[in-house]
Amino acid sequence: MMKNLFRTIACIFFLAIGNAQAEVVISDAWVRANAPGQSVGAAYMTLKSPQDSNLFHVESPAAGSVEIHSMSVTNGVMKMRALETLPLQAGKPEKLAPGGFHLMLFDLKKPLKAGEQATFTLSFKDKTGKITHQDVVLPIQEAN
Ligand SMILES: [Cu+2]
Repeated sequence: MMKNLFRTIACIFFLAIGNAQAEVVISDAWVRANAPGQSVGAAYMTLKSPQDSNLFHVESPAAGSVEIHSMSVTNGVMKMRALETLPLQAGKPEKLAPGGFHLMLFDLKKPLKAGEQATFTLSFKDKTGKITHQDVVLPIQEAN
């Protein structure tokens, strides 16, 4: 009897943890290598969340601050804008890529060199307000 109860509790606990680990799938992630003299950087990736969510904060030990940016071209003028949050629809890949959404790195701690790596912590908030953090290690590479 007691044993069964423990099993049930263990199972519920396991499921609860399993649920919390319904992570955002991060693919095609990379950091653009700096050109000499560049003081800012950019990182790109595709985010696919299993549920509706928002990317609302990004940190990296490689940079003093990281902002979520959108990019658009209006009448031939390129404009970047900092976003409070990047909404993610359940199951729909959101692409951060050159010419569009990107992560902008300010106050770099050292130059972003091709062949090295940079770690990022992404913070997501779902509809219920629950916050999860995910660490990713991105390769630094030249734009191709
Ligand atoms: Cu930007």
